Amino acid sequence: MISTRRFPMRRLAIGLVFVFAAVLGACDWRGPTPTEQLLTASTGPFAVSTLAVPTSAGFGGGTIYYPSTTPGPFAVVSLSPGFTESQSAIAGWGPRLASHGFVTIIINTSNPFIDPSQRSTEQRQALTYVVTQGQTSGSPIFGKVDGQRRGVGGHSMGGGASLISAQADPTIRAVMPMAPWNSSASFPGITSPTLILACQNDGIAPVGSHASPMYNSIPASTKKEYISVAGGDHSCANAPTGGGSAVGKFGVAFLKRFLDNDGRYDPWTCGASKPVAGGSLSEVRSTCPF
Ligand code: 9J3
Repeated sequence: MISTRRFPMRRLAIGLVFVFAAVLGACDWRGPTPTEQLLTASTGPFAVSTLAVPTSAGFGGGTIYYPSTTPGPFAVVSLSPGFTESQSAIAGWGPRLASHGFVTIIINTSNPFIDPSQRSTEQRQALTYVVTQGQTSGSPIFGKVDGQRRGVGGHSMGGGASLISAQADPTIRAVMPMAPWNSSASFPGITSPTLILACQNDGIAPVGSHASPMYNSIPASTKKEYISVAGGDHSCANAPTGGGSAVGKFGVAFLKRFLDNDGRYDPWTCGASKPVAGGSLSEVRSTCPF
């Protein structure tokens, strides 16, 4: 009779493990309560290390920036540079995002002239590479990557690539194009939350034919935002310090909100935190409240 008792107890124990795992897993928040100061500081709260990715990875290699001493797992973000650019063009985003709790890969493309569609393919290969590294014992990022929480972004053709990635893979949870460029500005299939960082005076990817119609083409049912840096040129969002630090502040907040499900960042996504008149932004659009 002991054995018939043991099985219900075991089922109860297993059930409790699942309940605890679900409760713990439900909270992906990382880091202290956000403040304006935390979001505009040159670095976030976590120490960062880097890991060089060889070209043999399949795309053009690049660099993984990751929180080194804080327990994960963390969401993963894959960023692509633009036409003719290498990872260095947007390298400032690596330490900024990682120090706020994102394992971030900034890629080199297999060659600097590939189109946004190919950039999207390589950016998604890089996401898979990072997730796999996170599952590989011996990797410096072993156990640090939550492959369910993946985001993409990039500059110019890399921004176009991130929109293509989101349209192709709706399991991508957040999209952050910077001065995006693509031959088509139509993305009616995007359902993932998207923050477009636009540059008002962009002469290479003019907002009137790229960022603006791209934003408008995303369904109104999608959580989306558009911020435009007043007077900004094509590289206004290449670093988080762009737009008087507005792009870093709102970029980090958007990724925290949608990759970490962190509602503490609501004041910087849908709050009254984006003054246009007299500020560094020329325009704000959104489908708030989210
Ligand atoms: O990635 C970019 O900077 C796109 C700019 C561009 O001029 O594309 C034209 C082919």
